[in-house]
Amino acid sequence: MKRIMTIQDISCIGKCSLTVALPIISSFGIETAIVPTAILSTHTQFSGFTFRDLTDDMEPIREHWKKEGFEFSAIYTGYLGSERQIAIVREYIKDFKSGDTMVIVDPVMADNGKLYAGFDDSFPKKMAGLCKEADVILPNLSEAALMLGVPYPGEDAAPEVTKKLLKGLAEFCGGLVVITGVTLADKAFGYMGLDVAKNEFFEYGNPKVPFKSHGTGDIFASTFTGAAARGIPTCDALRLAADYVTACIKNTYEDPNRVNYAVNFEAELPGLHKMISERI
Ligand code: PXL
Repeated sequence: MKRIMTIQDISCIGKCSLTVALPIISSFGIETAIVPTAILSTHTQFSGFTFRDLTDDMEPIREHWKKEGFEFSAIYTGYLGSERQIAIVREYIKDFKSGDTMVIVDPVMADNGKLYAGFDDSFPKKMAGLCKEADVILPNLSEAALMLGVPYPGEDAAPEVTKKLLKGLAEFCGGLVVITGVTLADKAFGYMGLDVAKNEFFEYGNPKVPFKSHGTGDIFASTFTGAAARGIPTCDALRLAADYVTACIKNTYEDPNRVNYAVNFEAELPGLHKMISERI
């Protein structure tokens, strides 16, 4: 069985980061090794959340894994709580990236043009530095703009504007640069990307569901990681991730009993299993 590593927080309530990465990546039949960066009572969209910093555990975990000789098909990073954690993650990549390990960085730090609570203005530059280690980066429009130090173009940014951001991000990552949560032609909603080596743009979307919630970027990145690590070609892995996120958002939009802090990703896991079995 393949093994991947994911480094991000545990939000005890919030359906984001590790609590979605584990079930989703496991669905691909892949062992998911976790490095928890912090434990929060909820994600940071609630007020009054608790935050237990686990930075001091990250180094010993790395040392132990190194001694045991564990190997990983992919290293996927999400929400990181501090600049020091970013530096430690770079050490993980140095120790565990081999020739065929895919490094996926989702530079989780912002939405709607604003940094999440707890990050200061120097954080995006550090995250951009981590993107230099990645084969694939998956920012949203807010994160892309912040890392480039340009104004947030808004969720309805024109394709030319998004392409300019992608070109800018190619300075950080020479692999696949993908901006998620992008409005496409004909009111479709999805992602736009740039294959930096081939200098080719690509895009994919689904009809927009008029509903926005939290954690969808984490669901996208987890699904992509699981699919790519199972050997599904990256283009198809990205499409699968977009289709699953759309199904999760649609399910939630149609659910009169939905919660307001996340999407019903659990209800769509059988659909994800079906999509996976059609491809593997
Ligand atoms: O879904 C991204 C995310 C991950 N982790 C924490 C968050 C958020 C978004 O708000 O607060 C702790």
